[in-house]
Amino acid sequence: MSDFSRRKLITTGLAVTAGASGLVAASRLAERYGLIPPDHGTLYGAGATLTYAAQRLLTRHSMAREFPRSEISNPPFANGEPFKDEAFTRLQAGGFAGWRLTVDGMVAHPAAFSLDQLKSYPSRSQITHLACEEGWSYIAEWTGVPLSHVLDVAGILPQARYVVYTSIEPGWWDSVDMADALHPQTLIAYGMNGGDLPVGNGGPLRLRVPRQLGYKSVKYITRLTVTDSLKKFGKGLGSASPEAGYAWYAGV
Ligand SMILES: Nc1nc2c(c(=O)[nH]1)N[C@H]1C(S)=C(S)[C@@H](COP(=O)(O)O)O[C@H]1N2
Ligand SMILES: [Mo]
Repeated sequence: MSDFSRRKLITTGLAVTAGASGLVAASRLAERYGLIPPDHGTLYGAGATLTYAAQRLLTRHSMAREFPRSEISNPPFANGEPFKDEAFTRLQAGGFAGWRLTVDGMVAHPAAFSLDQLKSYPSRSQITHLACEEGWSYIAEWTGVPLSHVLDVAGILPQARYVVYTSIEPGWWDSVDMADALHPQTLIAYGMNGGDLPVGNGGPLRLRVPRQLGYKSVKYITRLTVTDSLKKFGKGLGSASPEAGYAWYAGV
């Protein structure tokens, strides 16, 4: 059977079972095909599973909308006061020369990348929309190295299923599955609107995940961990967001 007709069959199956014999049967089908989000046990339950499963089957390769330059918001929105502590202030005073992005977990070559190293890799710029779950949004041009490139350099092992990313800001960490991690628009962003990424918007380094809500674009990232399971991270729900009542998968 072709990949497409197989997908169609699974999706139809999900929809039919959801209607006919309830969400539990749909969830069982989803589990068989690896379509269960890590926070399926929370209050979203089977509903979140269906959303995630349908998205993964139908929009795995779709692109976030890109805008013309004339649509860039001016000034770009900065969400409250930028994070600052002693360590961050010291790094900032040194022009972030000491900033490192550690890559570990299920990779052949664990590494710690400086900003200069990341900037030496092929870059991508894209004008996309960042939408906060609270209702505001803005459009900006983001520049960075595709996460997929850095994962290639590190050499992900075949068992890899998720990439966990962690901020220097306490409490901020999240994860994406490999479909989003390897997606061409998922960037390790160091630039915005032609300049360095402002600290207010997560500079010097942030993950930019334009196919999901703003909270998945974690600012000030210092670590990527490749893993086959999210059970051992935090409360095992895939990120800090579901612990606070937000869905792990926040596709837009
Ligand atoms: N480290 C860190 N990352 C974060 C946040 C934060 O407070 N700290 N806020 C998130 C939320 S809820 C949104 S909507 C976006 C806001 O991005 P902006 O500051 O560029 O507007 O960043 C996300 N990433
Ligand atoms: Mo947000």
